[in-house]
Amino acid sequence: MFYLTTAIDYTNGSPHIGHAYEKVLADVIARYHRLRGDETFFLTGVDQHGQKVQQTAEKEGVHPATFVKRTTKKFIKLWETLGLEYDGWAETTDDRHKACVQGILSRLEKEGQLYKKAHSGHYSVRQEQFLSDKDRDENGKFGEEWGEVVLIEEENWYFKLSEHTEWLQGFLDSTPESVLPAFRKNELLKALERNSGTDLCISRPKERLRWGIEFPFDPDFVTYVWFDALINYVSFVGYEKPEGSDLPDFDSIWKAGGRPVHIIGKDILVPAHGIYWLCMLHAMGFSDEEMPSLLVHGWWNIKGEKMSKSLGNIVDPAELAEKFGVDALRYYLVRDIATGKDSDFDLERLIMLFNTELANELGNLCNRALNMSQRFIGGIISTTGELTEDDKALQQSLADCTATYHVAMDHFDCDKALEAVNRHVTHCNQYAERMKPWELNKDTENTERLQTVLQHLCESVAHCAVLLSPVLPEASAKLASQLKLESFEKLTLDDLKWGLLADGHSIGKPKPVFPRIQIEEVD
Ligand code: ME8
Repeated sequence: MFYLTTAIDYTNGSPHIGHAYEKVLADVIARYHRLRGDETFFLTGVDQHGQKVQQTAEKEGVHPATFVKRTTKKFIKLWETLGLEYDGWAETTDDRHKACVQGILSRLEKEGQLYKKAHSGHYSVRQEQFLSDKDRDENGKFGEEWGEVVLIEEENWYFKLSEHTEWLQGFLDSTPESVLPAFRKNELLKALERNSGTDLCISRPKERLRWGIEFPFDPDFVTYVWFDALINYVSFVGYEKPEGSDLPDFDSIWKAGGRPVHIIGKDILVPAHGIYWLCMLHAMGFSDEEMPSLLVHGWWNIKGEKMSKSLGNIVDPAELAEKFGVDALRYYLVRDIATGKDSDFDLERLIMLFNTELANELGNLCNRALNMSQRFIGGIISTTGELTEDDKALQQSLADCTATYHVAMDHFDCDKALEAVNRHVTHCNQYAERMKPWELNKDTENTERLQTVLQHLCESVAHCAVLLSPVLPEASAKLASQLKLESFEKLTLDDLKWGLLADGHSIGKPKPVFPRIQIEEVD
C-alpha cells in the first residue's frame, strides 16, 4: 500500500494558498500512484487543539469546539471544490484519535519514557513553547517571531527525547530517503547537533490550557498540541485500535509496501517532524524500516515576502478557483514550483501558463485532432497506413515523454513531469503544421496519409489525457469522453502503449476544454 499524508492544517484561521498547494500536491501524487496501479491510501485533515484556537475562540466569544467545527467546514468545502480525493480524514478532536493518543501516553509512561518535573523559564505564548537562551537574538532578546514572552514556573510531563537522538542521527545518515530533498536533511542534521541534549515538554497544565487531550494518568494536564497532532498519522489508520473499531487495518496501510510518505512544509521539519515525530515513533517501537519518508516542500511567497495576515497579502484559494477554474489553479500550483523549493505566487503567471500551455498548445492540439478527424475522416480512427519518419519521430517523442514523466513523478517532481507532457504537445503541433492535414484533405489520393496523421494526433491526445489526469482530473475526463476512450477510468500507466485508439474506433465531437482566461477577469 502506498500511504501518503499531508500536514494537518491549523483550524484557527481560514485556508490559504499554502494549504491548498500542499493538499493539491498530495492529491496529484496520490492520483499518480493510483494510475501506476498502486493501492493507495491518502490521509489529510485538520489540527484542532492548542492555545491559539482557545484564544481565538475566546475572542470570538464561542466555545473552542464550536469554533473549530466552523473553521473545519471551510477546509472541507475547499477540498471538495479543488477535487481532492482522500481516503481518510483526520480531525484531532475525534474520540478515536483521543483514545489513541491516551493509549500511547499510558504505554510510554509505563515503559519509563515519560517523567514529571518542575521548570521555570520564559514561555512563548504564540509558539506555545518554553524558550531557552539559544532562542535569544544577537541583542539577547527574544525576537518578534516568539510574540508575547512570559516568565512562568510549572510542573509538566516530559518525553525522553534525548534518549533517541543518537539513534535518529544514525538513521538519517544511513537512509537517503528519510528526508527529501537531500538539502533539507542537511538542515535537520545541523539542528540535531544543536538540540541533542534536551527532552520534550509534552503537557500543559489545565489552568493554562483546557483545549487539548487530557493526560490519562494525570487529569490536571492536557497534551501538548504537537504531540497530539503528530499522532494523527497513525491514529487515523488504525494504530492500536480497539476491537470493533471502524478504522482501517494499520499493518496493511503502514507496514505493507514501502515507507509511508509524509508531505510537510519546510517550517515544520525542524523540530516537529524531523526530531519529535521520528523519535516518538522510535520510542513507540517502530523499526528503521517502518520509519516514514518526509517529503519537504517549499513555500509560496508573495513578491519575495512571506504571506501573512499582518502584511495583508494572503491569497484565498477559493476565490481563485471561482475566478479562474479549478483546473487553472491545480495546474499552476504544481507547475510553477519545484518540489522542495520556494516560489513566488504570481497571478499573471497563473494566467500566462494556463493560456499558453493549456489553452493554446494543448487546447489547440485537442481541437485540431478531434475536429479534423470528425470533418475529414468521419471520426473513424484508422491505423493501417504506412509510417513515415515523421510518424516514427512522433511516436518516439511520446515514448520519451512517458518515460520522463514516470521518473519525474516517482521523484515527486510534478513540474518536470508537466514539462515533459508539454514538450510532446509542442512536438505534435509542429507535426500538424508540417503534415498539413487540411491540405491532405483536398485530394482523395491522400486519404490514407490523412488518416495516419490524424490517428497520430488523436492517439497523442488520448495519452496526454491519461498523463495529465492526476493534475487535471476534470479536464482529462472530458477529453477522454470526447475521444470515447471508454477504458479511461481503468487505465494504468502500463497500459500506455501505442494503440489506445484501435483501428475502427469512433471518436466523439470536440468541445473546448481549456477556454482562454480573458485578462479583464484579473481585476
Ligand atoms: O503547521 N506555502 O499547520 P499550518 C506553502 N498544524 N505551504 C505552506 C505555506 C505557504 N506559504 N504556509 C503554510 C501546521 N504552509 C500544523 C501541522 S502536522 C502534524 C501539524 C504549509 O496550518 C505548512 O508548511 O500552519 C504546513 O505543512 C501546512 O501548510 C499546514 O500549516
